[in-house]
Amino acid sequence: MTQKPQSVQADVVTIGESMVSMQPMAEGPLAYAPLFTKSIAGAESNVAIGLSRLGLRARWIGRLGVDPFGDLIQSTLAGEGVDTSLAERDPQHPTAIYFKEFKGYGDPNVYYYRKGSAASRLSPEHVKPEWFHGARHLHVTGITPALGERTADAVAVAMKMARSQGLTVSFDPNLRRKLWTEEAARRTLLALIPLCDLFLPGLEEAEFLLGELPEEEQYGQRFRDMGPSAVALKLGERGAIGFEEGRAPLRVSPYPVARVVDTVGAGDAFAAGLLSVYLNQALTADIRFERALQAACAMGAIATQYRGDWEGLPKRAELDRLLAGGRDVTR
Ligand code: KDG
Repeated sequence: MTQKPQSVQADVVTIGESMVSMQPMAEGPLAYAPLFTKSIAGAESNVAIGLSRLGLRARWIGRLGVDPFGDLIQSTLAGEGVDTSLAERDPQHPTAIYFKEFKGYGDPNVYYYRKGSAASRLSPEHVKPEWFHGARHLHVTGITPALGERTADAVAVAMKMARSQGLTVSFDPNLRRKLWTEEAARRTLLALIPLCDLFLPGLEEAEFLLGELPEEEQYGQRFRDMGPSAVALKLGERGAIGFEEGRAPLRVSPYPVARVVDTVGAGDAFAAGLLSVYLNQALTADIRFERALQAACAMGAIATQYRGDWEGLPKRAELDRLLAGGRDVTR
């Protein structure tokens, strides 16, 4: 009998679907794109890679097919230092694929081929206590609940189980309108907010969930009233606002962006930057959230300036240098 390797200790566990991503090498209509680069993608594994590059121990849990694309995902994540030893392989259902289309302006279009994928079959029975053993924090997103009939229940069970084992939980709603109806998305995402400690919506997602409120600051209070002790509201090119118990809302300026190339993955980079500082117990509570938001904004800004969902994410030393206002020595 082959024994599964013991999973390593983890600062952060993420659970979600990772796919193979196909990016056309040139801008223009996808239908006529002759050449593609192949990589991997997935909001939660993007966060895991970001954290690993920033020096944290990340564990990714997901379901992949028993196929070459599943192998590619698992080996790419392992190559990035992410623990994948608890990922499951499903012989009956395939690994998903997604295609990007760069139009030359605005956000790229994405086309998913993920219905019936191994990850879409995730169900509450798959969630195991050992996923959280030796870990401090769980990060989940609103993409997984949209994937299959039982995936929302599985995410809720995972959030509760993680908390019962003493982990804190962050939740990024990551609204993907192509995956479900607005009504199902709103109902399901709202129901998951009370199960997290740190909620990470973008402004558009906040408006989608609560309706338009007169002041941006009001979103933070409303979400905090649902349960999370902290909320980070992403404002894109205007930075972010942090809301924490007992403190005034904290506005953080954006990190400068020279040229936006590809916005996909920016929210995941933000989450990785935020968690990398927020989970640092050596920092005192009075500076921790502000520093975390600054790192988050810098990571999000960096992510918009290269093609690919995670490939250009910086390592710890590079991020520290950028945050200190230093330049890279490139030659
Ligand atoms: O946040 C980036 C993700 O959206 C991307 O990597 C692919 O997970 C993905 C999705 O479902 O869109």
